[in-house]
Amino acid sequence: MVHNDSVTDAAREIESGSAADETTGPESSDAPAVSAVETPWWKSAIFYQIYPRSFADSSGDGVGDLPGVVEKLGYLELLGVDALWLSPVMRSPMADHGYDVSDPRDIDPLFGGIEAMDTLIEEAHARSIRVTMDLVPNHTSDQHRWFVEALAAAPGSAARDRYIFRDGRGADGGEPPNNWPSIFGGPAWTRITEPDGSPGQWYMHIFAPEQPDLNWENEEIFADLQETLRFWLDRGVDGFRIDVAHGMAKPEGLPDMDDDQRTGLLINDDDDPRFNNPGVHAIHRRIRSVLDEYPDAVTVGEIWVRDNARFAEYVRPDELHLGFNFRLAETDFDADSIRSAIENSLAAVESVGGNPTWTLSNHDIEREVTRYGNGDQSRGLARARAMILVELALPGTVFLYNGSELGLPNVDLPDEALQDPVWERSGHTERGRDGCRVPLPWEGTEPPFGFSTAAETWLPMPAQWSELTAERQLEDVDSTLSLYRMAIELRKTRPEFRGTDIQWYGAPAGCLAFRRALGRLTCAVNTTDEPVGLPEGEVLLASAPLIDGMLAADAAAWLV
Ligand code: TEU
Repeated sequence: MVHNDSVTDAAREIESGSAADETTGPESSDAPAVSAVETPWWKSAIFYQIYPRSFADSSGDGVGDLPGVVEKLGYLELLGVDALWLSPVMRSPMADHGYDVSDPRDIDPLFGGIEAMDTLIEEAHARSIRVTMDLVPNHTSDQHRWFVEALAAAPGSAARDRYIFRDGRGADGGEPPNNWPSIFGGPAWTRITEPDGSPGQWYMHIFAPEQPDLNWENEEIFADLQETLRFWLDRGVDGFRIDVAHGMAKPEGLPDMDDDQRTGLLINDDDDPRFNNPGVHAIHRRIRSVLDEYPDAVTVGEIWVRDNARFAEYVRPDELHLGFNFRLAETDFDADSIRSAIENSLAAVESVGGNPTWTLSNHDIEREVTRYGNGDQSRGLARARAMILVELALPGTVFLYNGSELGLPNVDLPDEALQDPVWERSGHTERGRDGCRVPLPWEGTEPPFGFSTAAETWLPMPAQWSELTAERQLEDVDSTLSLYRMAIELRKTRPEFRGTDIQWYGAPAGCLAFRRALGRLTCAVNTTDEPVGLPEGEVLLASAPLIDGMLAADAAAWLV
């Protein structure tokens, strides 16, 4: 399907590079007949990910908490986000900062306990902000009651069967049951000492040893997850981000990994036997059947699967509502790469009628300012500002990571400050993800910038962040925070953002332009080093001042 009518007129400059070409998605899906009432809220929502340790600390212990989030709801309302995704706040010994859950139906006292969660849900809802939580179904904490029971029980017992215990290989069982590495470094197996003191079985942990993998073939596991889902949904939670949603199911017989399937730490490819096994889809269907009892609730899965056909399986109508597509977050600031990431992300859900999702960063990924900067922070910031206009111009669900609206860069932390388990597990070869998890600067001129009343915060905050506080940026119309606020407001209120299809404009090398087919918003991006001419139209918003009416290098603009 090609609708390039009037595109030539509208895009004199940007059009000059190559012919305008195809559109994506079926034309009929843009029919304005679908009323807002029938469209689920999450289809075009802007989610804001809060990393609770790093957002706002109200208790003064140097670690963020839920009452801190409540205090900042006014800020989030001003920013204009529709929903929050809270990284895990359930009870946890914090070996992986909450991704090791010891009680999924309670809130950790560090974050303020369950009353704080109830207050947050109530206060957020009063401001029309929805609240979603992170669920961690692939593994538990090693302090979970079940794992403590499993260690005390005998091999082959019902308690051991909730996890993945196996005898070791080799004459004395001293070798791990297979050759899988942990995502965080070292083997994916740890040997236990049996209750009688003898060297015992091994248990699987795809992540840290403090995160034993659950055996999803055991019926008790889903029964318990179902209870957890209802527990939070009944308390008013609006949905869940599902951690490692491409995990859970394990392959029959736990075969060894081929050498060519070995990747670096913190990544996996599609054929990695640790992930993306077909049995996972039955689990998602069961989760969905519970969610369907709560018609407004949503699930979004963390799916590190690159093949579009295999990705699509996760967002079939009876599985997850949404799946994170990480292509945009993995793409350099380069016009062709950005276009192909967008096309691929749209194609990934098209075959099953799924909704596209967009994300530039999260708590596992280097911040975009640093990623795009290649050592030049101000250039990285210019590009990050351009990319937020790209992201917010696209049809679908957007996920923002806390601090991106302040243009925060990654922080080079000193060795002694590092806390990500990856640092220890990799034998100090991988610095891990702490650099994108540094607490947010709110106000004032020196650390901790109103984040906390404690002098020491859980990760140290750089003194240079005095330039980047929310307080400073709120007053400055040219700040990144102001750009975010304006862009979000326009996306939510202007009719030009209607519709689900996009059309590409031809554009000169190094440039990119697309239009929302129905609403006709145009987004133009310049990834070259020189200013370029803009398509005709009124500029609604630009990530950098125009230069003699032209789009600056490393910039994007919206036109109507
Ligand atoms: O991440 C799952 C995961 O596979 C990550 O290792 C991912 O591949 C990598 O970070 C990409 O750079 C989730 C959480 O997002 C992460 O924070 C947790 O540590 C992990 O699960 C274990 O629960």
